[in-house]
Amino acid sequence: MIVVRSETHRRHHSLELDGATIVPSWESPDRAEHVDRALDEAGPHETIGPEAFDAELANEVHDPDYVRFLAEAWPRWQAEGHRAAGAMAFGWPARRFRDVRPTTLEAQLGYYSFAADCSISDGTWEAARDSAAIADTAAQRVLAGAPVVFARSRPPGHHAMKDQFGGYCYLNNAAIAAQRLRSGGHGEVALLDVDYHHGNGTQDIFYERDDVRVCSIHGDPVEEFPYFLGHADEHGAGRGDGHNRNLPLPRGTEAETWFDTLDHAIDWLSTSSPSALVVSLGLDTFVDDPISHFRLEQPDFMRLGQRLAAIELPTVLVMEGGYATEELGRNVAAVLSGFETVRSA
Ligand code: Q9C
Ligand code: ZN
Repeated sequence: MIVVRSETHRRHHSLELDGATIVPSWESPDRAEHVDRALDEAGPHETIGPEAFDAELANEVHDPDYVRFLAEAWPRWQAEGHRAAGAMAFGWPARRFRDVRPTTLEAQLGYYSFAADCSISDGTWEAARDSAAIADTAAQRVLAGAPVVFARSRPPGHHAMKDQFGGYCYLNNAAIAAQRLRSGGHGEVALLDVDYHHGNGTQDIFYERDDVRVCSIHGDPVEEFPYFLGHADEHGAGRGDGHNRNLPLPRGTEAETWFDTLDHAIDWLSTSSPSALVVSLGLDTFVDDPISHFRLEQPDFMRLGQRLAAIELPTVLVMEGGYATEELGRNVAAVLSGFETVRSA
Protein backbone atom coordinates (compact mmCIF):
# COMPACT_ATOMS: atom_id res chain seq x y z
CA MET A 1 0.00 0.00 0.00
CA ILE A 2 1.16 3.54 -0.68
CA VAL A 3 1.69 5.51 2.55
CA VAL A 4 1.98 9.31 2.41
CA ARG A 5 3.72 10.94 5.35
CA SER A 6 6.03 13.78 6.36
CA GLU A 7 8.14 14.78 9.38
CA THR A 8 6.84 18.34 9.60
CA HIS A 9 4.27 17.22 12.18
CA ARG A 10 7.09 16.98 14.77
CA ARG A 11 7.15 20.76 15.06
CA HIS A 12 3.53 20.80 16.26
CA HIS A 13 3.19 20.34 20.03
CA SER A 14 -0.37 21.26 20.88
CA LEU A 15 -1.55 22.33 24.31
CA GLU A 16 -5.03 21.75 25.68
CA LEU A 17 -7.15 22.83 28.59
CA ASP A 18 -7.67 20.10 31.22
CA GLY A 19 -9.96 21.54 33.83
CA ALA A 20 -8.31 24.85 34.67
CA THR A 21 -4.82 23.66 33.71
CA ILE A 22 -3.04 23.83 30.36
CA VAL A 23 -1.36 20.50 29.58
CA PRO A 24 0.41 18.90 26.58
CA SER A 25 -2.29 17.57 24.26
CA TRP A 26 -3.22 13.91 23.89
CA GLU A 27 -2.64 14.64 20.22
CA SER A 28 1.17 14.33 20.41
CA PRO A 29 4.04 13.87 17.92
CA ASP A 30 4.58 10.39 19.42
CA ARG A 31 1.35 9.23 17.79
CA ALA A 32 2.73 9.58 14.29
CA GLU A 33 6.13 8.18 15.33
CA HIS A 34 4.45 5.00 16.56
CA VAL A 35 2.46 4.67 13.36
CA ASP A 36 5.50 5.18 11.15
CA ARG A 37 7.52 2.64 13.12
CA ALA A 38 4.75 0.04 13.03
CA LEU A 39 4.26 0.46 9.28
CA ASP A 40 8.02 0.24 8.65
CA GLU A 41 8.06 -3.01 10.63
CA ALA A 42 4.91 -4.39 9.01
CA GLY A 43 6.79 -4.45 5.75
CA PRO A 44 6.43 -3.53 2.19
CA HIS A 45 4.78 -0.16 1.83
CA GLU A 46 5.70 2.44 -0.75
CA THR A 47 6.34 5.51 1.42
CA ILE A 48 6.18 8.92 -0.24
CA GLY A 49 6.14 12.56 0.88
CA PRO A 50 3.43 15.12 0.13
CA GLU A 51 3.19 17.38 -2.91
CA ALA A 52 3.11 21.13 -2.21
CA PHE A 53 0.07 22.44 -0.29
CA ASP A 54 -2.61 23.61 -2.73
CA ALA A 55 -4.20 26.71 -1.18
CA GLU A 56 -6.82 26.96 -3.94
CA LEU A 57 -8.02 23.44 -3.17
CA ALA A 58 -8.15 24.19 0.58
CA ASN A 59 -10.13 27.35 -0.17
CA GLU A 60 -12.83 25.24 -1.84
CA VAL A 61 -13.67 23.61 1.51
CA HIS A 62 -12.57 26.39 3.90
CA ASP A 63 -13.20 30.13 4.10
CA PRO A 64 -10.08 31.72 2.51
CA ASP A 65 -9.97 34.30 5.33
CA TYR A 66 -9.84 31.43 7.83
CA VAL A 67 -6.95 29.73 6.01
CA ARG A 68 -5.08 33.04 5.95
CA PHE A 69 -5.80 33.50 9.67
CA LEU A 70 -4.25 30.07 10.43
CA ALA A 71 -1.14 30.87 8.39
CA GLU A 72 -0.64 34.26 10.05
CA ALA A 73 -1.75 33.59 13.65
CA TRP A 74 1.65 32.56 15.06
CA PRO A 75 3.68 35.38 13.46
CA ARG A 76 1.02 37.85 14.66
CA TRP A 77 1.16 36.34 18.17
CA GLN A 78 4.94 36.72 18.23
CA ALA A 79 4.80 40.27 16.91
CA GLU A 80 2.48 41.13 19.80
CA GLY A 81 5.24 39.99 22.20
CA HIS A 82 3.29 37.41 24.22
CA ARG A 83 5.08 35.19 26.73
CA ALA A 84 2.83 32.12 26.35
CA ALA A 85 4.12 29.26 24.18
CA GLY A 86 0.82 28.94 22.37
CA ALA A 87 -2.10 31.05 21.23
CA MET A 88 -5.53 29.81 22.29
CA ALA A 89 -9.00 31.29 22.45
CA PHE A 90 -10.75 32.10 25.68
CA GLY A 91 -14.01 33.59 24.40
CA TRP A 92 -16.43 32.42 21.73
CA PRO A 93 -19.61 33.76 20.13
CA ALA A 94 -21.96 31.61 22.26
CA ARG A 95 -25.79 31.86 22.20
CA ARG A 96 -27.17 35.35 21.46
CA PHE A 97 -23.73 36.75 20.60
CA ARG A 98 -23.17 38.07 17.07
CA ASP A 99 -21.31 36.78 14.05
CA VAL A 100 -19.23 39.91 13.42
CA ARG A 101 -15.58 39.34 12.51
CA PRO A 102 -13.36 41.12 15.06
CA THR A 103 -10.01 42.71 14.26
CA THR A 104 -7.61 41.76 17.07
CA LEU A 105 -5.80 38.43 17.24
CA GLU A 106 -7.18 37.45 20.66
CA ALA A 107 -10.75 38.05 19.49
CA GLN A 108 -10.17 36.32 16.16
CA LEU A 109 -8.87 33.23 17.99
CA GLY A 110 -12.38 32.86 19.45
CA TYR A 111 -14.10 33.79 16.20
CA TYR A 112 -12.20 31.10 14.29
CA SER A 113 -12.39 28.22 16.86
CA PHE A 114 -14.93 26.30 18.93
CA ALA A 115 -12.88 24.59 21.67
CA ALA A 116 -9.94 25.23 24.02
CA ASP A 117 -8.13 22.00 23.18
CA CYS A 118 -6.25 23.34 20.23
CA SER A 119 -3.42 25.84 20.58
CA ILE A 120 -1.55 27.52 17.75
CA SER A 121 2.20 27.52 18.37
CA ASP A 122 5.48 27.54 16.48
CA GLY A 123 5.12 24.96 13.69
CA THR A 124 1.36 24.44 13.99
CA TRP A 125 0.57 25.99 10.63
CA GLU A 126 3.40 24.14 8.86
CA ALA A 127 2.22 20.83 10.35
CA ALA A 128 -1.44 21.46 9.49
CA ARG A 129 -0.50 22.49 5.96
CA ASP A 130 1.59 19.34 5.42
CA SER A 131 -1.14 17.18 6.96
CA ALA A 132 -3.64 18.53 4.42
CA ALA A 133 -1.09 18.11 1.62
CA ILE A 134 -0.63 14.48 2.68
CA ALA A 135 -4.37 13.81 2.26
CA ASP A 136 -4.41 15.66 -1.06
CA THR A 137 -1.42 13.66 -2.33
CA ALA A 138 -3.12 10.42 -1.30
CA ALA A 139 -6.20 11.45 -3.30
CA GLN A 140 -4.01 12.31 -6.29
CA ARG A 141 -2.45 8.83 -6.17
CA VAL A 142 -5.92 7.30 -6.13
CA LEU A 143 -6.86 9.45 -9.12
CA ALA A 144 -3.73 8.09 -10.83
CA GLY A 145 -5.03 4.54 -10.36
CA ALA A 146 -3.94 3.30 -6.91
CA PRO A 147 -6.74 1.21 -5.39
CA VAL A 148 -6.04 2.52 -1.87
CA VAL A 149 -3.64 4.99 -0.26
CA PHE A 150 -3.04 5.67 3.44
CA ALA A 151 -2.63 9.35 4.37
CA ARG A 152 -0.70 9.46 7.66
CA SER A 153 -1.96 12.92 8.45
CA ARG A 154 -1.11 14.69 11.71
CA PRO A 155 -2.64 16.89 13.07
CA PRO A 156 -6.05 15.30 12.37
CA GLY A 157 -8.73 17.17 10.44
CA HIS A 158 -12.34 16.02 10.78
CA HIS A 159 -13.35 18.53 13.49
CA ALA A 160 -12.14 21.48 11.39
CA MET A 161 -15.17 23.38 10.10
CA LYS A 162 -15.28 25.76 7.10
CA ASP A 163 -13.97 28.52 9.37
CA GLN A 164 -13.32 27.13 12.87
CA PHE A 165 -10.55 25.00 14.36
CA GLY A 166 -10.98 22.74 17.39
CA GLY A 167 -10.79 19.12 18.51
CA TYR A 168 -7.04 19.06 17.64
CA CYS A 169 -7.94 19.92 14.00
CA TYR A 170 -7.08 22.97 11.86
CA LEU A 171 -7.53 22.01 8.19
CA ASN A 172 -10.00 19.29 7.23
CA ASN A 173 -7.72 16.74 5.58
CA ALA A 174 -10.47 14.27 4.62
CA ALA A 175 -12.60 17.04 3.10
CA ILE A 176 -9.59 18.20 1.08
CA ALA A 177 -9.05 14.63 -0.17
CA ALA A 178 -12.73 14.39 -1.16
CA GLN A 179 -12.55 17.75 -2.93
CA ARG A 180 -9.50 16.57 -4.88
CA LEU A 181 -11.34 13.40 -5.94
CA ARG A 182 -14.28 15.55 -7.09
CA SER A 183 -12.15 17.94 -9.10
CA GLY A 184 -10.22 14.97 -10.53
CA GLY A 185 -13.40 13.62 -12.11
CA HIS A 186 -15.32 11.57 -9.55
CA GLY A 187 -19.02 12.45 -9.77
CA GLU A 188 -19.94 11.52 -6.23
CA VAL A 189 -17.65 10.74 -3.31
CA ALA A 190 -18.64 8.80 -0.19
CA LEU A 191 -17.06 9.98 3.05
CA LEU A 192 -17.20 7.56 5.96
CA ASP A 193 -16.07 8.80 9.38
CA VAL A 194 -15.27 6.04 11.90
CA ASP A 195 -13.43 8.18 14.45
CA TYR A 196 -14.92 7.94 17.97
CA HIS A 197 -15.91 11.61 17.78
CA HIS A 198 -18.47 13.14 15.43
CA GLY A 199 -16.90 14.60 12.29
CA ASN A 200 -18.55 17.98 12.82
CA GLY A 201 -16.17 19.78 10.49
CA THR A 202 -16.72 17.41 7.59
CA GLN A 203 -20.47 17.58 8.15
CA ASP A 204 -20.34 21.39 8.16
CA ILE A 205 -18.31 21.58 4.96
CA PHE A 206 -20.56 19.31 2.89
CA TYR A 207 -23.90 19.95 4.63
CA GLU A 208 -25.46 21.80 1.69
CA ARG A 209 -23.73 19.80 -1.04
CA ASP A 210 -25.04 16.74 -2.86
CA ASP A 211 -21.73 15.60 -4.38
CA VAL A 212 -20.08 14.31 -1.19
CA ARG A 213 -22.25 12.01 0.91
CA VAL A 214 -21.13 12.01 4.54
CA CYS A 215 -21.79 9.38 7.21
CA SER A 216 -20.32 9.44 10.74
CA ILE A 217 -20.45 6.76 13.46
CA HIS A 218 -19.57 8.27 16.84
CA GLY A 219 -20.12 8.73 20.55
CA ASP A 220 -23.49 10.42 21.09
CA PRO A 221 -22.94 14.20 21.35
CA VAL A 222 -25.26 14.37 24.35
CA GLU A 223 -22.30 12.91 26.27
CA GLU A 224 -19.25 13.28 24.02
CA PHE A 225 -17.15 15.92 22.27
CA PRO A 226 -17.96 17.97 20.16
CA TYR A 227 -21.22 18.05 22.20
CA PHE A 228 -23.22 20.40 20.00
CA LEU A 229 -23.38 18.62 16.64
CA GLY A 230 -23.69 15.01 15.48
CA HIS A 231 -27.28 14.09 16.35
CA ALA A 232 -29.23 11.55 14.31
CA ASP A 233 -31.66 14.14 12.92
CA GLU A 234 -28.97 16.15 11.05
CA HIS A 235 -29.58 15.01 7.47
CA GLY A 236 -28.22 17.86 5.33
CA ALA A 237 -29.86 21.03 3.98
CA GLY A 238 -30.76 22.55 0.61
CA ARG A 239 -29.24 20.51 -2.22
CA GLY A 240 -27.50 18.47 0.49
CA ASP A 241 -30.76 17.41 2.15
CA GLY A 242 -30.60 13.63 2.54
CA HIS A 243 -26.83 13.53 1.93
CA ASN A 244 -25.67 13.58 5.57
CA ARG A 245 -26.16 10.76 8.05
CA ASN A 246 -25.21 10.50 11.72
CA LEU A 247 -25.16 7.23 13.65
CA PRO A 248 -24.51 8.15 17.30
CA LEU A 249 -23.87 5.31 19.76
CA PRO A 250 -23.73 5.31 23.56
CA ARG A 251 -20.59 5.07 25.65
CA GLY A 252 -19.55 1.46 26.19
CA THR A 253 -20.65 0.27 22.74
CA GLU A 254 -19.12 -3.16 21.95
CA ALA A 255 -17.61 -4.29 18.65
CA GLU A 256 -20.66 -6.33 17.59
CA THR A 257 -23.02 -3.35 17.71
CA TRP A 258 -20.39 -1.11 16.17
CA PHE A 259 -19.93 -3.42 13.16
CA ASP A 260 -23.71 -3.71 12.68
CA THR A 261 -23.77 0.10 12.59
CA LEU A 262 -20.86 0.11 10.14
CA ASP A 263 -22.92 -2.11 7.81
CA HIS A 264 -25.78 0.41 7.97
CA ALA A 265 -23.39 3.23 7.21
CA ILE A 266 -21.90 1.43 4.22
CA ASP A 267 -25.35 0.44 2.87
CA TRP A 268 -26.52 4.05 3.15
CA LEU A 269 -23.38 5.45 1.51
CA SER A 270 -23.75 2.96 -1.35
CA THR A 271 -27.36 3.88 -2.25
CA SER A 272 -26.34 6.61 -4.70
CA SER A 273 -23.45 4.67 -6.30
CA PRO A 274 -20.45 6.85 -5.40
CA SER A 275 -17.29 6.20 -7.43
CA ALA A 276 -14.71 6.83 -4.68
CA LEU A 277 -14.42 6.56 -0.91
CA VAL A 278 -12.67 8.68 1.71
CA VAL A 279 -12.42 7.22 5.21
CA SER A 280 -11.80 9.44 8.24
CA LEU A 281 -9.86 6.73 10.01
CA GLY A 282 -9.90 7.45 13.72
CA LEU A 283 -8.50 4.70 15.92
CA ASP A 284 -9.92 6.10 19.16
CA THR A 285 -12.70 3.47 19.08
CA PHE A 286 -10.05 1.22 20.68
CA VAL A 287 -11.04 -0.24 24.06
CA ASP A 288 -7.97 1.23 25.80
CA ASP A 289 -8.22 4.71 24.32
CA PRO A 290 -7.69 7.10 27.25
CA ILE A 291 -10.34 9.68 26.22
CA SER A 292 -12.93 7.55 24.37
CA HIS A 293 -15.46 4.88 25.31
CA PHE A 294 -16.11 2.29 22.61
CA ARG A 295 -14.71 -1.22 22.95
CA LEU A 296 -12.99 -2.31 19.72
CA GLU A 297 -9.95 -4.56 20.09
CA GLN A 298 -6.98 -5.02 17.82
CA PRO A 299 -8.49 -7.88 15.72
CA ASP A 300 -11.50 -5.62 15.14
CA PHE A 301 -9.24 -3.17 13.28
CA MET A 302 -8.22 -5.98 10.92
CA ARG A 303 -11.91 -6.70 10.39
CA LEU A 304 -12.56 -2.98 9.77
CA GLY A 305 -9.90 -2.98 7.05
CA GLN A 306 -11.50 -6.03 5.44
CA ARG A 307 -14.96 -4.47 5.56
CA LEU A 308 -13.69 -1.22 3.99
CA ALA A 309 -11.95 -3.13 1.20
CA ALA A 310 -15.14 -5.07 0.46
CA ILE A 311 -16.85 -1.80 -0.55
CA GLU A 312 -14.69 -2.10 -3.67
CA LEU A 313 -14.19 1.59 -4.35
CA PRO A 314 -10.95 3.52 -4.93
CA THR A 315 -10.16 4.51 -1.34
CA VAL A 316 -8.26 7.21 0.53
CA LEU A 317 -7.71 6.31 4.19
CA VAL A 318 -7.02 9.49 6.18
CA MET A 319 -5.70 9.15 9.73
CA GLU A 320 -7.71 11.04 12.37
CA GLY A 321 -7.73 10.43 16.17
CA GLY A 322 -6.43 7.62 18.38
CA TYR A 323 -4.73 8.35 21.70
CA ALA A 324 -3.63 4.95 23.00
CA THR A 325 -0.28 6.00 21.60
CA GLU A 326 1.67 2.78 22.29
CA GLU A 327 -0.96 0.66 20.50
CA LEU A 328 -1.80 3.13 17.75
CA GLY A 329 0.81 1.84 15.33
CA ARG A 330 -0.31 -1.76 15.65
CA ASN A 331 -3.95 -0.76 15.27
CA VAL A 332 -3.29 1.24 12.10
CA ALA A 333 -1.19 -1.62 10.71
CA ALA A 334 -4.10 -3.99 11.44
CA VAL A 335 -6.52 -1.87 9.36
CA LEU A 336 -4.10 -1.71 6.44
CA SER A 337 -3.31 -5.42 6.51
CA GLY A 338 -7.02 -6.25 6.78
CA PHE A 339 -7.64 -4.12 3.70
CA GLU A 340 -4.85 -5.84 1.81
CA THR A 341 -6.09 -9.34 2.59
CA VAL A 342 -9.23 -8.49 0.60
CA ARG A 343 -7.81 -6.26 -2.13
CA SER A 344 -4.12 -6.50 -2.86
CA ALA A 345 -2.74 -2.98 -3.04
N1 Q9C B 1 -12.10 15.75 28.50
C1 Q9C B 1 -9.98 13.75 17.46
O1 Q9C B 1 -10.12 12.59 17.82
N2 Q9C B 1 -11.12 16.77 23.94
N3 Q9C B 1 -10.20 14.77 18.29
C2 Q9C B 1 -12.06 16.06 24.75
C3 Q9C B 1 -12.19 15.32 27.11
C4 Q9C B 1 -11.37 16.83 22.54
C5 Q9C B 1 -10.60 14.55 19.64
C6 Q9C B 1 -11.94 16.48 26.18
C7 Q9C B 1 -11.15 15.54 21.83
C8 Q9C B 1 -10.91 15.80 20.37
C9 Q9C B 1 -9.51 14.06 16.09
ZN1 ZN C 1 -11.64 11.29 17.76
